[in-house]
Parts: sequence; C-alpha cells; structure tokens
Amino acid sequence: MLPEVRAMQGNLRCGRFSLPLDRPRVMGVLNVTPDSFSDGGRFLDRGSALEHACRMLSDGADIIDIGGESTRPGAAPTSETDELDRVIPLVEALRDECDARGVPLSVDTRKPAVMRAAIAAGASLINDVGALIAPGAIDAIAPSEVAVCLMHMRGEPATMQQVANYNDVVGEVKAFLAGRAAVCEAAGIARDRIVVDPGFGFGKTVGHNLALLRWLAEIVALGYPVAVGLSRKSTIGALTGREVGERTAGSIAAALSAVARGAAIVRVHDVRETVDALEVWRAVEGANR
Ligand code: HH2
Repeated sequence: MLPEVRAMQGNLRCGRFSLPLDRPRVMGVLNVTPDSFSDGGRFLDRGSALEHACRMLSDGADIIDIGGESTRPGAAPTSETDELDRVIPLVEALRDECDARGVPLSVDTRKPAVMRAAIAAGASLINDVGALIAPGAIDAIAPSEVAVCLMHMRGEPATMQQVANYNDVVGEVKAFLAGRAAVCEAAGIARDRIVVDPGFGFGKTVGHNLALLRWLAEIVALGYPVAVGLSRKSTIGALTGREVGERTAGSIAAALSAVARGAAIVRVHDVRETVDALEVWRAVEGANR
C-alpha cells in the first residue's frame, strides 16, 4: 500500500491519545494468564509482567495490549474477579510510563466490568475478541473516549474450532465487522474510535486464515483501521512445522503480508523483530527513483 494511501487512514482517537495511522503500528502482547498458548504463566508475576512491558516499550511498541483471559482454542473462561486482579494493577502501574512515551494502553477483555475498571484505571483502548457482544459492553465504552477493537470470532473459545464453517469466509467476516461497527456507531462510538480485526484463528481453519490474509484489502475497504493478530498462531505452526517459540520468522512474514494489504495495527509477541521488519518494509515502500 502506498504511503499516501496509508496517510488517508487518519488518526485513531483513543482516550487522551490520537494515534496517527500513517505507518503500521505495533501492538505488543502482554498476557497475564496461566494458560495463554504462547506465553501462558510467564508474566503472571507482576514484576516479570512489568519488566516485559518495559522491554516492549523500549523495543518500539506503539500500543501495549494487556490480557487477563486466554482465548486460545479450547480455553476455559476466567472469572471476573481473577481477570480484574490480573489486569487492573498492571494498567495502574504502567499508565505513567506509557503516558510519558505517548503509548496507549489497551486491555484485551470481553467483560463489561473489566472494561469499565480498565478505563477508570487509564486504559485508552479496549480490545474485545467478542466485538462488544456481551450485554452492557457497548454501554461500558460509548460514554468514554476510548477506542475499541472489534474482532470477529465464531462461537466461543472453548468450542470455536468445531464451528469453523463458512461459504465465503472473507465476505462473512466483512459483513459481521461492518454490522458490529454500525451498531457501535449508532450507540455513539464515533467512527474514528473504531478498529476492526478479522480474528485470525478464532473459529477458522488454516485455509480460512490464509484466505482472510490474502484478501485482507476487502476488510480494509470497510474504511476502519484494521488490526491483525497472527503472531505465533497455529496457522504459522502448520505452515512452517515450528513449535510456538520458533514462529517469529513466520509471524513476521504474515505481519508484512497484512500491512502490504493495508493493515494498520499488527498485534505481536516479538516486538523488536517486527519493528525492524516494518522499518525495512517502510523504507522500500517510501523509496523514490
Ligand atoms: N488474538 C488473541 C487474543 N486477542 N485480539 C485481537 N484484536 N486479535 C487477535 O488476533 C487476538 C486478540 C490470541 O492470542 P494470544 O493473546 O497470544 O493468546 P491467548 O488468547 O491464549 O492469551
């Protein structure tokens, strides 16, 4: 995608930040869960979570996304109390450092109570893999100034791979995201606060994920900034034959494929490597002759 076309994506309004989307942005993942598929248990201890967040900031993350519930295929739900206990103290602890660096904090949650507490604690973006479907979720966001990421998922994490059936995966995901964005706008969430995400791996086979990536420009054509999360996912494992800890190169190839088709935000575990890869990609895209 040409730099001048990307500049037309404007700014994402998220709380006290306005994030220019004239270049692809890197969202660093911080999972404070015992069971996340790639980093479960590693950052449950507050000290290691903060250390990892600071490392991602110095590695060039543009957004930090804190999650207190795993949504990997087959994951069991987390209680509201556990999620609040895991996430809110981290938002409070990271807020000043992130503010100083101009980096919005995102909270990855499906629960309205966690959304409200996260916003009160200083989060600027709510990343909801359930696209604000939970009763009360839209009401938790609408009166605030935060941005929201609406992701497509079919079914629930515990069972979603059993319902991975589509006639036209790209068209169906696009229609779902357009519908959810319209509902949010009608409820008072302005267009420049909305990000959409096709939800790679959420009720999708390898073939579905590849089709969504190849035709990502159709989702971009909706006119909302598009976020993608392919980092270390099982599709990368299926294509490369690599275990979770060895999927960085494959994940970067997927991230570059996505930004080349117009993705505005890439949600990744390997921030430094992705930032480097995007620097090279951007230099090529901006070259003159
Ligand atoms: N993927 C995961 C979690 N949240 N949010 C968005 N917007 N897009 C994604 O693709 C996405 C997401 C799953 O990855 P991860 O957080 O690493 O694992 P787990 O759910 O097991 O914690």
